[in-house]
Amino acid sequence: MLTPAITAQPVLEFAADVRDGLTKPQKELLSKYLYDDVGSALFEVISVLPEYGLTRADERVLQRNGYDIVERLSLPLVVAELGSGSGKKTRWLLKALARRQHTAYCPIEISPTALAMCKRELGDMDSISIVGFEREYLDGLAEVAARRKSNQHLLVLFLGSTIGNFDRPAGMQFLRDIRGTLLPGDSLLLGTDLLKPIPQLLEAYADPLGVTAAFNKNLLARINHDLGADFELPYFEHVARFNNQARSVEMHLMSKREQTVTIPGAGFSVRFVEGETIWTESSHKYSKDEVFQMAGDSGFRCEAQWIDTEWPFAESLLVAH
Ligand code: AVJ
Repeated sequence: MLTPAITAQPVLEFAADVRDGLTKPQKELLSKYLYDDVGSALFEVISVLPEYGLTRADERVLQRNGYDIVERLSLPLVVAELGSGSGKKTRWLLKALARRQHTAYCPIEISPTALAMCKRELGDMDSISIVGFEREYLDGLAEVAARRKSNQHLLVLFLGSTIGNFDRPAGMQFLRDIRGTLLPGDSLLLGTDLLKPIPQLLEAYADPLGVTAAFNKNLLARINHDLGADFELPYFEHVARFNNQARSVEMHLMSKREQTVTIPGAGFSVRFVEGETIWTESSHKYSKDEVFQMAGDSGFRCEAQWIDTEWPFAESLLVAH
């Protein structure tokens, strides 16, 4: 059963965020806005590109180690997933869990389309009941935590290196916030993409087919569509850069010339000089030891870690203490 829709992204909030972001000295747009229906579909394509190994690595680790992961959990438990995506890789974990117990699986998503997709993907599984929450991550998690029975543990899934979209301090705060909704003995399975050679990372975020470029530029198309703006997409270029200090891959949209864009729905115009960029996303990359450190600093203990060697990516099991 889906909980009644809480108006997910009111257009006024989008307008305010666009205005705030585009009036900063380094113009920026929040990466969560990349995922409208078109953006989510484009990300599904990105995840099968040969240059972008992240999603396949994430799924491979879960497929190969699902039973081993489930072995380490205290049962009975309820599963909450932050950002269900398509639900495809979660199947491997749920499959392993279903052999041990009937499982309530609670995907938490702000996108109703993604929730529907996930229910369609996983709805056929025996011994799994799906209860979707159309909420922001922490609100949804608090609700799942409040509803569990007193004998049930909670397993939170935060896969796909979504944590990488936060900068390091914000990522740490997010882990502490998750920990704050949990009880000792609950756990968090955290997916993190690991550092790898820079050329490989840049190819993954600037693929030769141009799918990632389309994914990035779609944010401008969305502003045109939702806020009546007049961004001319051909005058912007997709750029991926490695930020050495932050250890992140950044996506930007670079203005190819001097231009002014009007955004009526947000009540302002914005000028670009040639070569100026809008920063749209950062994907932070980690070392495997760093994840142990992050766990320790946020009230967890990293109990085990599984790593894909083909595309270095870690799945870490963090237990709340
Ligand atoms: C879905 C957030 C993990 O940061 O790698 C893919 C999004 N951006 N290509 C990532 C993304 C550009 C992706 N995450």
